[in-house]
Amino acid sequence: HANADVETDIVTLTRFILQSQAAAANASGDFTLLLNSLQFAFKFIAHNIRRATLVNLIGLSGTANSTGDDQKKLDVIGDDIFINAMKASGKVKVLVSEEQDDLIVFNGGGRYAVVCDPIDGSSNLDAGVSVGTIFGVYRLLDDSTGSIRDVLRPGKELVAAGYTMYGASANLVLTTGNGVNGFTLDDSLGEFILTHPNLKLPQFRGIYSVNEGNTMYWSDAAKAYFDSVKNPKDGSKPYSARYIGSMVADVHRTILYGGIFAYPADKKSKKGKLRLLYEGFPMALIIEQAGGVAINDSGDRILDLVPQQIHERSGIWLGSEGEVLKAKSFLVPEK
Ligand code: AHM
Ligand code: MG
Repeated sequence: HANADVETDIVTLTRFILQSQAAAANASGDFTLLLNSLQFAFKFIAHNIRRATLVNLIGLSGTANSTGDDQKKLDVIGDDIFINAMKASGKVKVLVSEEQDDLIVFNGGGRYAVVCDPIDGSSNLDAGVSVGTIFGVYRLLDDSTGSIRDVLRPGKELVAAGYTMYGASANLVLTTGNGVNGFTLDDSLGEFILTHPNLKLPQFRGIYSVNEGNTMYWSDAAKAYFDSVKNPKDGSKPYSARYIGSMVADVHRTILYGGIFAYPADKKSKKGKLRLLYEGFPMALIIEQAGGVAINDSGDRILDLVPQQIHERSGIWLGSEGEVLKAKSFLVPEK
């Protein structure tokens, strides 16, 4: 039995989408094609991140490329790859990218608007720490021919959202509004394989994830909450601290292990640091779909917020339901 432990019936992302779309009423196949272009972008970005790390290392060793030729920054490469893939899909009319000041409206294009941060956490790249692509998908408004109105909408109107984390392997975590599924890129097959079906966060876990270097800027409520998890008064164990500084990696760990991740607004970053439209919304949708909670500093549900600008920022607290509700009891004791 040479093949005894070879799984011969694996579920690829394409198969998964085809099956779930076949089950959906009035599916035209456009979403399947859009997803196909998205997964191509993720593979292409993953490939370039791997390559860039190697090119960098070879450069550092002094044997090649030590002349200081300007390497195109990976941020820019990621952005170009993403824009080209979305344009070529023919299904995207409006695109918002963290790397572009204005939204892009494609000639032609289909009935979708895509919001994205092509390479989030890029300050971590040179240290080989995981970074990721975050994305969300809206269907255009019924009367729209593609405008900013298609994206200045509450996050709860997203029809799909996800991220791909470029780590030891590329991990795609996706929701189309019906739970959350995780896929791992098999490099030799070039396919994302369903490896984490129906992801659910634990309701409680003693892990907090925040840039504690900002403590002096925090509100008294934020200070009191984090103090309470480090110095519990009821005899329970203090929480563990885990902060990578790469949102995709911190959220990924939070989904798998539970706990709380926060980037509060503070006295220095008065509206917070993270972007609502293409960081907060997609992550909030995934977290909720996995059974967790995502709120801002006022205790409002992230997915109910309506951005006034495409690059708007928001404080964010997300993770296990029990942990986020505990933080909320400090942030807004009256709610
Ligand atoms: P970026 O979009 O410029 O990469 O910044 C976003 C990143 C997130 O991935 C991460 O959660 C956060 O910035 C970390 O910020 P800080 O270094 O202030 O802790
Ligand atoms: Mg970012």
